[in-house]
Parts: sequence; structure tokens; C-alpha cells
Amino acid sequence: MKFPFIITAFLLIALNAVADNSAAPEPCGPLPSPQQVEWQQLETYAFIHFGPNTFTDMEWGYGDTPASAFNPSRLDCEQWVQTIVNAGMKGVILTCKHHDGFCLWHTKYTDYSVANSPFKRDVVKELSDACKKYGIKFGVYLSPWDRHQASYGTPEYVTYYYNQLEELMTQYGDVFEVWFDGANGGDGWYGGACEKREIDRSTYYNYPKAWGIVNQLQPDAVIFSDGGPGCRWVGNEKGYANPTNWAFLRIKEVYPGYPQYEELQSGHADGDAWCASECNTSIRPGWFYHESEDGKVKTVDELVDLYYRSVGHNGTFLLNFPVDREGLIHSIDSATAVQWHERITRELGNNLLKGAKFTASDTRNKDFSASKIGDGDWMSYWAPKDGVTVADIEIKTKKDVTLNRIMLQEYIPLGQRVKEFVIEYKTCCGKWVPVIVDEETTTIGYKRIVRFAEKTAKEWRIRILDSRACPCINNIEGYFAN
Ligand code: FUL
Repeated sequence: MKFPFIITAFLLIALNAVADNSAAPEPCGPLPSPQQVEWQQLETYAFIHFGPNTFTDMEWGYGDTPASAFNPSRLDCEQWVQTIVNAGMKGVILTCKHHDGFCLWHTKYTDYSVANSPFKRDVVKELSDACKKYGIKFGVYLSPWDRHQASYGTPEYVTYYYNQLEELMTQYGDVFEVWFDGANGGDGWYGGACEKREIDRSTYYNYPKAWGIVNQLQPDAVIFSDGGPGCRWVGNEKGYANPTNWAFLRIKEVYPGYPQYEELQSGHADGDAWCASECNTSIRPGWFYHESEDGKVKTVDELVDLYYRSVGHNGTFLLNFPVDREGLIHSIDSATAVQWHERITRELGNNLLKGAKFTASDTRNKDFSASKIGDGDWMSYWAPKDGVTVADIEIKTKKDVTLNRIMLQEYIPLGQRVKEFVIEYKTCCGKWVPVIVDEETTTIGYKRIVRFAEKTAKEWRIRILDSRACPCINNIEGYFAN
């Protein structure tokens, strides 16, 4: 019996020698870059799909629509940006070139562009200028698949693609995100060949080279693709992530066009790189404008639900607006988006746990006390001692509060750690009871918002049941949404 005791005592001494609980916790990788942290803090931003498809009522143009078809009657990029700002969004990504190959900017590498349309003006320039004027971020979608170019499928096309990427990375100011779409249906016009062309999605574009161009010319841009490296597709186009959502990927396995894309809804718990999810969807059924969908704009209720299941599930939310034939975001879409923002602000605008007393079952030292959770400072956080992966945070309010939402945040510069938690409240007879949540409460990450049937109490408790390393929680807020 003595033997295990000696070993245990020895291990404890050894652990204490290693653990330095007077300092901040060691990071627990994979870790985000500062750019990835800043990107995640944007939370919501817009997508714009606009091009010849808008005028031909198509989703995937074949590549043969004449440039003359592109002729918006009163295009106004400031109207787009004003709508986006009023919808509380912090940036916009434009389909500078969709699969049909038509370019919305004055590229010198093809004549299939706005320059040769009756409209003539450089849409990429007008949008990037409007973003600068209104202080939001500008991002670029450049479709790798190009159904117009005769060279598609050969190495020559890949050079063409890099050249275009370089134009977009150098001529329009700062770019916050570059979108590499994994879609490819094979068939296309291809300079009149009208055939199906197969490429090897994992090798043809030599993505590491394309990403090198972005990194060199726009070092702060986050690169989106099915498998990052900056941020990942969430594995559906419905705009949600799973409640269990890791910001990690087994990065070498996933590439644009990755067949097991459903895994991306939760990420890889054992991933070796930080690659958080972006949840994309369109405010209408299609990505491009179709008059027939004027009555099918998502409702405010649907969009609010998606907000909770994207931003509230440790993702960002990328909401698409199909610009119409006039060159404007349709009034139904803009009114809906603004009401959506107003509703979220109403539901989450009043933190009822502000001023509450936070205590914890274990604290590293006074610099990491539980009071840091409620101090409103994103940079300060509570942490227990090294090796403590199970802990309780108690929250006491002066008066009874009624809550049906709790928002939790981890201090992600030190990694995503929490694996499981439960939210409880103290009943009037002094018993701790879990609030009723109809989805699992596992990961937290940058932000987790939990919705539950309303409860009234003065005492609340977050029980962390498992964590990859000592948890680092920088914010907990509570709301009553009605
Ligand atoms: C997909 C594309 O095929 C759709 O047309 C749209 O651009 C969407 C955002 O990505 O992969």
C-alpha cells in the first residue's frame, strides 16, 4: 500500500515544481494568430453575389453569357455598405469573379469583364472605396473554377488565376478575407469547347502557392477554404455550426472540395491547427438575385436563430445579399437584415449579470480571480491552477434575475480548452438545478450563447466538467430575450 502513496507524493512534488501558478497559464495549442482572433471578433459580415447571373436568372453561369448582359441601371455600392452597416455587420466579401469567369474589375488578363460591358465601371473599386468611406472591412471571392476560360484545366489557367489574385491583392487596399471556393461541376463553355473538364481538386490549383501570394501581399488577410488555413467552411450552406464546435482541424487532411465536409460542422477535436468555422448562407434561397424569390427572403426569426447557431456556436456568420438587376440590395432584404440586427441587439443588449459577484472553486492567483469574468475587459480572464480541469464558477446577483440566455467566452489567445460544462441555478429551496437546454453544452471557444427556458434566481453556477487544460474564461453574460 505504501508504494502507490510514495509515487503519488512524488508526482505531486514533481507537478508543483513544473506548475508556476504565480504566472499566466501556458498556452494550450493549437493557437490562433492575432489576425484569426481579430477576424473572429468581427462575428457577422456580408457576402455579395453579383454578376451576369443576376441578369440571366441563373445560379451557375455556363461561361458564355456575353459581357453586354451586365448592365445594372443604378448600381450604388454605398447603398450596399449602408445596409450592411445598419445590419450591424463589420465587413463584406464580393464575388469579384464567380464560376462563369466574368470579372467585376478592370483586369488586364481577360476582356471578359465589366470594362467590356455597357456598364464599364470597376465594381470592385467602387465597393472597396465605399468600405473605406464607411469604415467596414473589404474581402474578395475569386472563383478557382472558371467556365469561361479556354485554358481551364491546363497549367496556363493556374498562372492566370494567380495573376488575377495578385491584381485583387494589390489594387484595392486592405483585404480582410480571401474566399477560395471548393465548388466545381466540371462542365462549361471553356472558350467554346463546351465540354466537361475534370481537375484534381487537391493538386490542380497548387493552393499553397496561391496562399503564399495572399500572405505576401495582404499579410493580415484570413484565407477561407474548406480547410483554411485561416478559417474553414462550416460544412453546410445553411449558416450554422454544431453546438460542439472546435476551432481546430487536422489541417493536412482537408482541402477545397474535401468529401467528408460534414465533419467541418464540429471541427476536429484532435486537430493540429487553429481553423475556426465561418457559417455562410444566403438571405434568399439562391446566392444570385431572382425576382421569383422576392417572396422567399428568410424571416427575422430564421435569421435570429441562425445567429445563435453560428456566432453563438463559436463561428462567424457570413450572410449573403443577392444584389438585384438595378445594382442594389433589394428593399425586402435590407429591411429584414436591419430588423434582424435590431432584434439581436434587443435580445442581447442588456447584460443582467453586470455587477454580479463572480467566485470560483479554484483560482490561480489574484490576477486571475473570478472577478475578471465580469469586469467587461476581454483581455482579463479567470483561470484556476494548472492541472485543474473541473471547476465551478458561481454568480450571485443582488436581486432575483430572470434569464433565458447565457453567453460564455474563453480567452482564445491561449487556446480553446473547455470540453464540457453545465449551467445551473439555485432554486428557492436552495437546490442547484440545471437549466433546460435542448442541445449539448460541451465546447465554448470564442463565444457560446446558450438558450434555455427562462429561470429566475439570484444564484447561478457554471460547472466546468472537463477541459483540455485549466480553463481560461474571460466573459459570462446573461440576458432575458422576449
Ligand atoms: C458555392 C458556389 O458554388 C455557390 O454558387 C456560391 O458561390 C457559394 C457561396 O459557394 O460553392
